[in-house]
Amino acid sequence: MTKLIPFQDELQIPEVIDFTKQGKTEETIKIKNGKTTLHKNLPETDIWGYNGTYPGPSIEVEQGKKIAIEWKNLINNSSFPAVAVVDNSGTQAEYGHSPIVAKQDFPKVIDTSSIPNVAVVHLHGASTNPDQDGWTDNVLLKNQSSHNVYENKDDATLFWYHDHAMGITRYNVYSGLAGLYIIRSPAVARSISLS
Ligand SMILES: [Cu+2]
Repeated sequence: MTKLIPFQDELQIPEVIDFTKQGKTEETIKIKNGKTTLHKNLPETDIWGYNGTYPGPSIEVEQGKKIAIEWKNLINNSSFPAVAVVDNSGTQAEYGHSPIVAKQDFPKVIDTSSIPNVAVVHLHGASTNPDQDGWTDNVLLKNQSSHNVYENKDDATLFWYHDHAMGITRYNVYSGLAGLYIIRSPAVARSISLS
């Protein structure tokens, strides 16, 4: 196996969807298959991504300004891009303790062909209304979409959005369904420029 040397590639900056622009209140984001290169010495990798990219677009909003995103599931699950494994119980690192070493015959690779191509988007940490929160069982089947309104009531901060589908969140996120969500506040920008 080739040893990969870190920091060989230029930092990839995701596309920015800028809702702080005047008059911009809506956007459609497609959840779909894509390809990316994770290291210059690795071949292209299949991913699932928001607008087909990993990380997904960075979403910038203004504090207190309501916006809406139409999330559309267009994933074709001919193959699942993540390798799914199961470990023996008791091998997870416990908080504040050293990790326990896995038994030799683990981890086992799981057959991913039966995992469905369902998705739902959760804006992690944000104060959203319950029906806009991307609960795990509010999944979108292929070609379904969800119109989510975000009121951006939180203080200026950095959130991330990610897939949240019931029972398969870890596989969907490993496949690439994650991106950043930045709440900007004019008050914070002013205080930074004064310091
Ligand atoms: Cu989360």
